[in-house]
Amino acid sequence: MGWLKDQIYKTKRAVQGQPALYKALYDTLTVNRETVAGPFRRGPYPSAFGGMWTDRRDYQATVQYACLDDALKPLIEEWHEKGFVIAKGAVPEADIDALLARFDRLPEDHPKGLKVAAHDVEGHSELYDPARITPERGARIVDAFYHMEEARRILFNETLTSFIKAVFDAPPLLTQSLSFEYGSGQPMHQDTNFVVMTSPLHMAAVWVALEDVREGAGALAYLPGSHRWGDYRFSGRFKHFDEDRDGPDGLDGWYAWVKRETEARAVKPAYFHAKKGDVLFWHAGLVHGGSDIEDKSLTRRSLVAHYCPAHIRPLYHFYKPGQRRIYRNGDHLYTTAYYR
Ligand SMILES: O=C(O)CCC(=O)C(=O)O
Repeated sequence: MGWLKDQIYKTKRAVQGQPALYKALYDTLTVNRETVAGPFRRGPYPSAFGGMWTDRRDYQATVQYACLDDALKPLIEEWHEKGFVIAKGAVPEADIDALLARFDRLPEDHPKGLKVAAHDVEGHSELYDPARITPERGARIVDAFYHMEEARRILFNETLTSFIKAVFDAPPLLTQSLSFEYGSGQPMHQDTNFVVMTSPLHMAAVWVALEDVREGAGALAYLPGSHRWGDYRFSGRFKHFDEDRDGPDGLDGWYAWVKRETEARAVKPAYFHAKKGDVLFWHAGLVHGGSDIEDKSLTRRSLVAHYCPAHIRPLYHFYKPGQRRIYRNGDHLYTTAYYR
């Protein structure tokens, strides 16, 4: 398989300098029923990349809306309008304590090959080293759900999966989770910039508070309604960022776009001052990030995860063929770019 991987990366590098060719290949490789249908149903969506049924301006006239439980209707309305929904106390304390106990044991007893991402290893990961989990590095364990039943129990919790399933109108596929010990300090972004799916807006994320978020710990910040602002296109074409393709300053245009939109719409950031067990669901297009960590002695333990509908795929399934496997946990599905 090594030669195939080398060949794929060589081809990727060769086309990265040619955005038109990149786009043609990307469209061909990621073709699916959403991308084929997209251009024909662009009208009702704020994005030219289409989206989920909840993104349609006429979503209340759809079969999916008509079939919703009455209790879910106001939540879906909020999701459509604001791009996020908060479920207070959605995760039982005992499930959180079980995961925290597992995290607490990691320095002495961690799965072989457990990986961590951080600001200074952006785009890559490194092997877990407890001494390197610091607030300055924004260090986060990736895909804990692969190794830890305790993480799967939370991320496949009924409240979480039933809401995401309703939003997708399809079974969710869990991919990419991040476990934070401290605030992320991550600049504002849309997940579509970095978490790439074959249909970019078919994605939702959850933010689970593993403890109360204290003042100064760097709460999650977000711009309500920003998922409906339409598109910023990297290199004039793409919904996602690729540094090799878009250049090291490739995000500058995106920051300028967000600044313009925020000012023109007079949107103020909101902060998730969560209590342990609270969950915030966010839309792929919601602009969000970690607010400044004013007190670096404070932990801000949290678990973030991204899901796509089961008929969509993370893009890494195409350029990391060894990572295409889909695992089952009872009725639930997950996949990982990091382990096998
Ligand atoms: O938890 C945070 O501070 C931000 C997390 C985030 O932006 C993400 O995982 O996409």
